[in-house]
Amino acid sequence: MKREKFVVDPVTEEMRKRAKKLGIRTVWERYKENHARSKDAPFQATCTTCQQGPCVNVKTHGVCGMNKDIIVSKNLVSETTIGASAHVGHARRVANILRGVGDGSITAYSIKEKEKLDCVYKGLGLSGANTDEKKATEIADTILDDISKLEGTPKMLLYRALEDRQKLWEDKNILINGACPEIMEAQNRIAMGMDADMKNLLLGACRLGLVDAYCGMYPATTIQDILLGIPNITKIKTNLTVIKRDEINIVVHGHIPLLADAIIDATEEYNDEKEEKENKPKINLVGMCCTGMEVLMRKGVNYGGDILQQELAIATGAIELFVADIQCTQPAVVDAAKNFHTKVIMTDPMSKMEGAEYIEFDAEKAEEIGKKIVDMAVENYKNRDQSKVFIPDYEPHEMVAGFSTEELLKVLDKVKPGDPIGALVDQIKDGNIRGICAVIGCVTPRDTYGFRTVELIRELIKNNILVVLTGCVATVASYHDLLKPDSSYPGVGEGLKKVMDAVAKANDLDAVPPCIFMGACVDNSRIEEVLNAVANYLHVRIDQLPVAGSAPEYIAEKAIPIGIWTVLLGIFTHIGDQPNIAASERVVKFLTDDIEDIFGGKFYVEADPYIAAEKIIGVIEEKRKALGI
Ligand code: BF8
Repeated sequence: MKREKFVVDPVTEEMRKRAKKLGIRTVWERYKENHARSKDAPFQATCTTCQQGPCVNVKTHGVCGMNKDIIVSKNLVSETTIGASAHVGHARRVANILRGVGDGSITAYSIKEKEKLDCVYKGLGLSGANTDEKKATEIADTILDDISKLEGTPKMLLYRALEDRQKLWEDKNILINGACPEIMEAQNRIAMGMDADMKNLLLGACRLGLVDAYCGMYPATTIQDILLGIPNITKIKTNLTVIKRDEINIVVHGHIPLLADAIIDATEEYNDEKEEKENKPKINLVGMCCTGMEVLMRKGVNYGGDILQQELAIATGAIELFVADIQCTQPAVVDAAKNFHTKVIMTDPMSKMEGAEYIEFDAEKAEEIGKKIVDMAVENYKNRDQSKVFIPDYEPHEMVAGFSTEELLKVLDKVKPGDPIGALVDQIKDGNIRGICAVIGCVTPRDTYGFRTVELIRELIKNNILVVLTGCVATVASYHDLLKPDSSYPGVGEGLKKVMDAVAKANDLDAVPPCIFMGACVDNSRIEEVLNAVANYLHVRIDQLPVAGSAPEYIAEKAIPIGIWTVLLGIFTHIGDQPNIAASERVVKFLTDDIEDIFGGKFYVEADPYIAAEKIIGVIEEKRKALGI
């Protein structure tokens, strides 16, 4: 019943109708087509490893004699490897840029956060450098060494993970070496005739969760903060309606905000010049996916939409350039762009796209490339056919963002000066906040747009659970005003409402939003920072805290190592869809049950947001009871 009453974002609905009319096939149409043809495909045990097969929909054993539990486990290791590689690839790219800033070969970026630089330098166990540049170089080298070294635990893991966790991971023999050998050995163990032990394979996948977090997400967030600034509270607008009919629109998309930063600078320069030449239209930057989240957090750029809305942005007919760096770009954008003057620009050598133009991002020439992109957009605006432009007539939504760990602590410090973590812990102990749930990850075409995420969040905040968000889930949350500061706090439980009132008052704000948006997917590292601080404050382990994680609509491979990492932290982790493991009851049981005895956390799979919310609330209440609060 509640599902039927769910109001889907009308802007997305209108744009889907419009795309259909124009013959632009969107992700939802392709989902229906493909899923209808292979309804059970995601749940089969299929092995394509060797030429004796392929062994499709294996009932008991493949040609080589491998049972389906092993096939499913191997496939999971493979997907996890891809996810972890994506985040490590991101970290490697930004570490190389930090290195260039340190040695002076890159001048388009500089060290924006000296305090964080010092703190990370010390935290990584480094000493002796007497200039910021030398510190930057040594931090970059350490992170690159964490990625490449054959032996030895990554320094970022030693710095960031709590000691008791490190000890546990060591005891269970999953403490990692550098990311590259880990990824290589993960591929090695799934080669034909190699690992045929389900538990051993799944613990192998666990190693990749640590690779993802400490050689991928943490370094990415840390370096981006140092080079681009630590986010502060900011208010922006969201949804496709931030695209402007009378302006030149450039979409910045992907995950690494460094190219986008150069485009922002070039845009500002162009718009300043424009003030003097009235007849020139302004440039409007529109963020999408995680690059969009990075630039909204740090630069207040309005946010156009998530992974599912890419073709819809182009279908407005008002996008001059769609510029993407890495990850989560649906190749379908090229087909959508053919209907208009829109140019799709890819910028990374590992992420080219047939039908798109290619301008390689080179950080040493960032300024020049930023200007070139702006010039291209201005030039392409001349080709726009205004009669083909359609932007639904709705106001964009308001979103408060910018909650880095540092900013969150500043906000809490105003509530309890000198003891910001205490300010949060007091509310948890008093029961105004029953617990914390991190709702993270993507949005899916497998269900009504935004339904699972929005309804899950609504249930949680109604029950006084503090919700923190990263990733595309925040998009749909914002379309339902869950990131809007509204002093009447509709739908928020009494206890949480009291806390929000107090936080707003202490910070001289009219209101704070019901959920806390902490950034892009790599910024999940910020969430662990906060949880570690709370665990330390209470002198308990992180797995004892009344917290949970949820990725109600995950779709990307990257979400798999992230989910594994949260389980390794000891956190109850809800996901909305079964990954490709349902063909093996033993694998499902291991990940949703047995693993809890090893690490304290486990997966829980449930598509229905109401059932999932009830379960999460139950787990949080159990943890409270066990802690005696
Ligand atoms: O890393 S939430 S669809 S944009 S994978 Fe991709 Fe998922 Fe969006 Fe960013 Ni994260």
